[in-house]
Amino acid sequence: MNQLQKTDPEIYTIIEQEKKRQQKQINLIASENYASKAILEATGSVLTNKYAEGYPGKRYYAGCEHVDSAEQLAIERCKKLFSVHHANVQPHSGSQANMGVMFAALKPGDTILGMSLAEGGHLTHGHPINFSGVFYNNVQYKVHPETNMLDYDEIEKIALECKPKLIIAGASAYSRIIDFEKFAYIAKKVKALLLADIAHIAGLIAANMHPTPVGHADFITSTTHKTLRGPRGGLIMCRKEWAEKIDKAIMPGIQGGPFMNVIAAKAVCFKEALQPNFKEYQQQIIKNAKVMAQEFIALGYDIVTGGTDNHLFIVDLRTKNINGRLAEQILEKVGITVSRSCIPFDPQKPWITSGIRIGTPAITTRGMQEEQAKEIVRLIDEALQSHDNEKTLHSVTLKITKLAKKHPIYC
Ligand code: DSN
Repeated sequence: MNQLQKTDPEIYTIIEQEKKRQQKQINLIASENYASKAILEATGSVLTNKYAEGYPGKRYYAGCEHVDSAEQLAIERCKKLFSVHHANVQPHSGSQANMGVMFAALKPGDTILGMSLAEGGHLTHGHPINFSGVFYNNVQYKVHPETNMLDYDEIEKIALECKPKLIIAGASAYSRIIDFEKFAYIAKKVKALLLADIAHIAGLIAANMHPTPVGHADFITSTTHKTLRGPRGGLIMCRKEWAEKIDKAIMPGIQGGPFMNVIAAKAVCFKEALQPNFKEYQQQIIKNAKVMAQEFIALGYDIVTGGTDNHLFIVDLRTKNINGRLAEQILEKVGITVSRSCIPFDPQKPWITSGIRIGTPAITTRGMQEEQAKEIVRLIDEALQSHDNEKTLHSVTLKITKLAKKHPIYC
């Protein structure tokens, strides 16, 4: 019996149940992944005991020599991975990374221009009920109504009209290449600062599988737990001239003590991402996503933008007379987790939605390739088409369980 089991059998059981769920289900949630055992060990280490407000060599607490080394390693590896001048690895999350940039660069009431959540953006890019939309004057860009792709001419037009202080490039449900160079051109033209939020595509960028915003954006924010496959957390990278302001914005601006256990785990994550096989992993993520999108199209589904260049895509379910929420529920029943997703200009409410977002980072971590990716699409189709037929759903569940068993998470 381990200590947790003795101290708190309820939580122990919940964790064991969650382990089983993760092993048993096929995870297609585009923002999730499985961190390595090494990352889990660092996250669960004694570094959680340490207060270390401040930065390496300049702490407000004694006893920081070892956590200083951990944070310094995380910073150096992050800088090497993305070829940036400055990295702050303390943000607890992607939202706090974005808040840190805004706190450093803006005054309340300044105008920000970001992609609307409903069209694939993010809550922290200026949504009216998020801090970014409450403290700042938010203007939103969408996608082209016919192609559903970013429309840089339209973004430029909006920017010229609203004269934002900050433009945010980045998305959580957009399957195409983001042209950071074009964003930088627009930002320069209207004298705005540019923030590239690469939370979803950080792993692809680190492996040179998506153009980098480095050299184009003033600030780059990310999470570390999506395609980057690290611990749950955030980070900010920036140009030299912003380094001090960014560090001050995170601490004492919006955060106190950093999570040193998570920072050590971020260092492990960056080390893993610097290995040659990380590029192969990212390449396979994209191959799996492309083949899945093609298979959906072959089965008569509409894919927003007609395909994908990255790790995810959105299935528009309207031609199949099923909404996103129902599809999410049916798929969960057969052992597949997806997130329901708005399609651009969605006629349904965000709670219901007309689509599902499919992502391949997690199945690729399990070693699944094109063959398994295609099989999963066929099983999704079977489940959605016959969702009233318990026998079919049962047979799909068995096939999913078998597939998951063949590709264990931690072997
Ligand atoms: N919740 C994340 C996602 O699923 O994309 C974004 O923060």
